[in-house]
Amino acid sequence: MAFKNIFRFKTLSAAAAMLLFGTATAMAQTAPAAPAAADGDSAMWIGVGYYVLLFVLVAIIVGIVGKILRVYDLTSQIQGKKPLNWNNLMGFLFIVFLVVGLYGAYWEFTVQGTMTLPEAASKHGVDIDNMFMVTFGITVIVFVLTQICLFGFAFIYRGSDKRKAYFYPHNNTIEKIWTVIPAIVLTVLVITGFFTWKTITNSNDVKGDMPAMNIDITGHQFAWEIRYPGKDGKLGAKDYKLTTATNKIGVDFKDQASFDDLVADTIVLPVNRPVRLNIIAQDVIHSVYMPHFRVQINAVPGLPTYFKFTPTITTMDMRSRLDDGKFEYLLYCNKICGGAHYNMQKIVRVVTESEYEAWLAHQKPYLNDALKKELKMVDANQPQAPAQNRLALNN
Ligand SMILES: [Cu+2]
Repeated sequence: MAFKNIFRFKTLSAAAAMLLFGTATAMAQTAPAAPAAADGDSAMWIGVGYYVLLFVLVAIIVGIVGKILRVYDLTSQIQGKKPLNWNNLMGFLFIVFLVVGLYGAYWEFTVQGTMTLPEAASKHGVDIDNMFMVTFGITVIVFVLTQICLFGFAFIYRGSDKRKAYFYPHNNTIEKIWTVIPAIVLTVLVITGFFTWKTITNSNDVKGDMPAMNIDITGHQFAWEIRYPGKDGKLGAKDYKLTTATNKIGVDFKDQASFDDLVADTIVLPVNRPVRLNIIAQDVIHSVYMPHFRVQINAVPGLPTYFKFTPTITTMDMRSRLDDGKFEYLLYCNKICGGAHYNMQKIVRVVTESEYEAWLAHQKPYLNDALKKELKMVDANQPQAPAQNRLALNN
């Protein structure tokens, strides 16, 4: 029976270790090609296998040191010397673990912490960052205090012949304190989060603010199609059934507002003006992700979504703040949506109002010649007057 148990335990642990190792190796990022090695980046990408082996090596060394201490202890006892005080050793190791662990956490904050995003470039982004920092501050304080208590108590109350353990099974006051305080803190955090999210997802235009400008974003494997409203400021209706190779997003030209709509390759936004992105997907679920603006929302086939936000820092401004002349805001797809998912990236440029107007004036109409031809909106006699022929459009 005992043998059976040992066998089961060893097999299970071996299986767990192999699973962990296998997953870690499979999920690991592959090393970039040679050029990156030159600037020292390659060190970052050492395989997970290396770290697993390092861990196994450290575990073996600890095991060997333990055995040596045990042998030392036994020989001291045979020679009639004072035996090793294992309780003191364990207590000391707890303190070492505490110091090393807390230093590790500090190292994570200072080294990995510098890799976080630059300051939020949108109005609501500042609120999200504040909320994040408050939550982070509270959890860090709790983390440090509980770790000090955990390992400190293990050290202070380590086993000793000089004292007897005090039996202390229950204390209602302590129970109340550590139930009520976290409950209050969590309630405040959740409610603040709820109200912040409510203001972010509020689709109504805020009184006193400029009305939001609308931009259409359609995701498909593997690109984003961008549509801007024309002079009327209105985006024309869409109907997915009208989608063709030329009418890529199925704009409905029975709607007059569609006629002056524009297509764009880059998303250009005027600074300090609210913008509402109207989002949809044509095939699988994609996701509109603009980390610098703290914007993310899924693009779902058949279910229009939107995100309203106000960019507050122009691209040029951010370049000088980051001292990076090549900086660009980006829109990424944030759902692994297929083989060329990585391709779903667009540059987002935040500019001044006048730069925006100048850029918009150069954008091409969605209703291009090929589409006019397809929709039979042009005939030889009346190249300028498509309106009369539009009845033939959707047959
Ligand atoms: Cu995608």
